[in-house]
Amino acid sequence: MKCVQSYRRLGRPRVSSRPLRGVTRQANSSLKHRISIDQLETCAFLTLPESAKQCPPPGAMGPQFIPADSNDEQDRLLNELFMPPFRKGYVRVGPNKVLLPLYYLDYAGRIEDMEVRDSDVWIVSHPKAGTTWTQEMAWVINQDFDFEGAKVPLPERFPFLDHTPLFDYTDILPNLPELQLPLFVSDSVTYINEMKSPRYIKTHLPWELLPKQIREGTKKPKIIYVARNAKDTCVSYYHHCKILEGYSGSFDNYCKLFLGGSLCFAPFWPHVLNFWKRRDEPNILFLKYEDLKKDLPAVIRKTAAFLGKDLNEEQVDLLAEHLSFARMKSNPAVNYEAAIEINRRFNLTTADGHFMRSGQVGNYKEVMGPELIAEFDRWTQENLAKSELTF
Ligand code: PPS
Repeated sequence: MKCVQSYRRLGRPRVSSRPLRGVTRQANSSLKHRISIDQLETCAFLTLPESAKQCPPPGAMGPQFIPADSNDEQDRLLNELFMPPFRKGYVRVGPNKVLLPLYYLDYAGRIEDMEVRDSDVWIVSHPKAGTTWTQEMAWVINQDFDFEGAKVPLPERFPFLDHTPLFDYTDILPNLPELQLPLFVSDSVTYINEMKSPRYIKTHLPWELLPKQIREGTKKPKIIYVARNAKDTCVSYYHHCKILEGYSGSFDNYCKLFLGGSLCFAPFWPHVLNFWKRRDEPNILFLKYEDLKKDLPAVIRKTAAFLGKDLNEEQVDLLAEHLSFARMKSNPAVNYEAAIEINRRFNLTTADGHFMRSGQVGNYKEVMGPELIAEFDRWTQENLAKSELTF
């Protein structure tokens, strides 16, 4: 049996050569299907989950578990600052060592093998690049301006494929019977598999972890990738992780994790560049947040052309108004206030803030000092030197 290390916090299984003590039955309920409690208390390592064994990403090294007692600073920061109740550990997956929650391994095989449809519309992005904005734009255009239908919450009509792997509620739910999770939260993969066409699918997974049918080109859904400059993405992701994902550290430490490729879906540049190099493929449209800010009507026209829809100027203006920051901030279907409220109500995260936060280009200047800006700029130049991509 293959044994791998796991990364856990106190009260949860962790790498140790000693028998594990103080590991409660409840704390390990999510592992029941993988390993028995008896094994846990006598075994130094956890077994690799079935899904990971069956389906390591193609061409990839497969998952690497982060040891709990690592001396690596990034691992230590993650362990100390980013282990909320719904996150049981992390893995690095594939040649780019993409950081993902341990729970992702329960879904990796199903995502790899999922049936993609040519009629799907996918929005792919690194977190905080303008995903929600792009989703709403693409949905309204492709649904022929069905503003009535757009009142349905976005996560329901445009679900997030990797939502469930990000939030492992298996230990939490038995103690919170009031917390009722809709299927797009409790099993986002099943929800999407059962959707009627045309399906709208959001994902933050990088190219190499998308379903096989997309990577191999046997299915050609329309894919819109949206990218945003690294500094604003980082600031936005920091606030997001505080209000929605339970990050408990400082902004400085968060930047270390961002630059070090140790936040979910990182590393940042391979994520962006793997789509940038495919930007001329007919089923891929590459957008930038900065361009949506600069000239939203132009991006609306470009997106409509990509989706095969003719728009008149009145429609373009109407949609630009619907997509304005002020309108989206006050639109309950897209502003995620309900999700933040649930987190607060059930004490899953405690920080204050809004998903629709600044909506600006250059907001990083308010929180980053000159040295940090210079470090981000150097890092950006190094990574973009061989591409024609600029921000
Ligand atoms: S997520 O959680 O990854 O899906 O987040 P994502 O939607 O990619 O990014 C959220 C940021 O996009 C901003 N946003 C907008 N900016 C301008 N105009 C509009 N209409 C708009 N809608 C969303 C949102 O405010 C987040 O950026 P920050 O910098 O945090 O404000």
